Amino acid sequence: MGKLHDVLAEQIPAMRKDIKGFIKENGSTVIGEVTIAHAYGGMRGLKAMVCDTSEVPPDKGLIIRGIPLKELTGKIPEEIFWLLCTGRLPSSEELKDLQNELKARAKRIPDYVFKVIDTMPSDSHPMAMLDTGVLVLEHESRYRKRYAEGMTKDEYWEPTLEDSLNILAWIPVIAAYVYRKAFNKGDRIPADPNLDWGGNYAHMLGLKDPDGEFKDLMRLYLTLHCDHEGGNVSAHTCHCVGSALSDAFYAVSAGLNGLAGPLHGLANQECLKWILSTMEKFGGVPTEKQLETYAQETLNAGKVVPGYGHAVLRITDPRFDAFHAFGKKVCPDDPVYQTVSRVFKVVPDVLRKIQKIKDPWPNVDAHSGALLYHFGLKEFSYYTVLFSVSRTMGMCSQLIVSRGWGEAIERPKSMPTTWFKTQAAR
Ligand code: NMX
Ligand code: MLT
Repeated sequence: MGKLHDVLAEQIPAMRKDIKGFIKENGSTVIGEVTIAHAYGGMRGLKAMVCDTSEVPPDKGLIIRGIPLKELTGKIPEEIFWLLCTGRLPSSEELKDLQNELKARAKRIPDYVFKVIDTMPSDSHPMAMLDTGVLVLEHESRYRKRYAEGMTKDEYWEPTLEDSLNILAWIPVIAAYVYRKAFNKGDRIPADPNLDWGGNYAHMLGLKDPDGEFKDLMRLYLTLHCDHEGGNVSAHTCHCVGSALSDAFYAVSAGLNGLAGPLHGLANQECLKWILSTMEKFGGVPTEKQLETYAQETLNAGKVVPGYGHAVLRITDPRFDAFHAFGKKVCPDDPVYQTVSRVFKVVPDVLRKIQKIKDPWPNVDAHSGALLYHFGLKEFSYYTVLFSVSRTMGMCSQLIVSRGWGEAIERPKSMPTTWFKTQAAR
């Protein structure tokens, strides 16, 4: 399992001791209060989960292991995965070792996964194909086999790392296969041994990329979507399933099913649809006035403006800013890029007028699609698959860490509405 295993093997026993001691000494410290709004409102803002891989302060956005995202946009995804797992960036030797590990594993992807995807209806959603691919590979889980053999609790993180490395090595291969199959792009393209993880995913998708800019976009894309603390739907689902000691294949596949929802990862497909529909309606890049009217019509129809708002953030998402800067460099004259930029000027003011909306600013999904579209990746229903490949890094690193310190099975207490009403009447 290479150098990443060795670093974690050194870190994890100390982390476990530290956290167990901390809980023992401070377990009864009160850290907040729970209201009826929390119980009925998706537990928004309730600080009741632990996630050490990243945090999302509402006024700053994503911080990975103490490093703000804007300082990491020049890194490649493998460096980010190492950072998520260990708390520091890898040396060049450690990075090479992780890359070799992933490349060697990618070659060993079992053939049956392609056959299973082949049997699905050709108009299945690409997310359903991807999730099925990850789930069916559960057959390879090392964790499940070691659990059956009776491994000790302190060992749980090791086969979780092993399963995670396989999932990370295999998921771009499955994702590229899904793209080529679902959209009739021809045969599977073999990996290029000289490319990194993100570059190889771009290569296996098979889009024209004469200047390598699409590969750069994919490296950025995979870095930006890697993790977003523990409470978002996909991370939380993965964490909850993993806490039952289901292996990483079960847990990641479950998390990806959550990412497939339109209020979560699927918003990127909805968002580009919305942008293109404005352009179609107004015959090109709409004016600010036209966009204002269109946004208002969307709201009047009882729909959300996709790509705007966030459950945690109260600023423009730094991931949006990073994509915007990339677009400014590579395609400032692209009409879709220009429309996204103009929407950014108009929509926050429209949303600000609606009192119930807590965050009128764009999130990551408001931008990603425009850049994919520029490079010829025009099949919107595929966009959440790209998000998924990246988010697998966050879900896997969170699983490794929580298995490392021995987190308990998740089991909050639910109560019927009659009980809440009794509390309110006291
Ligand atoms: N357009 C219209 N209405 C909105 C929007 C929006 N962009 N954002 C929030 N609202 C509504 C929201 O539906 C809710 O209405 P109601 O009480 O009638 O159910 C009300 O405003 C209060 O919502 P908030 O407390 O501001 O946001 P919440 O935490 O509930 O939801 C999102 C967060 C992200 C689900 C919400 O802002 C949204 O639906 N945005 C559009 C979809 C989107 O872009 N999702 C992507 C999220 C990021 N990701 O990468 O996963
Ligand atoms: C994410 O990246 O998971 C989204 O921004 C949603 C969230 O954090 O709630």
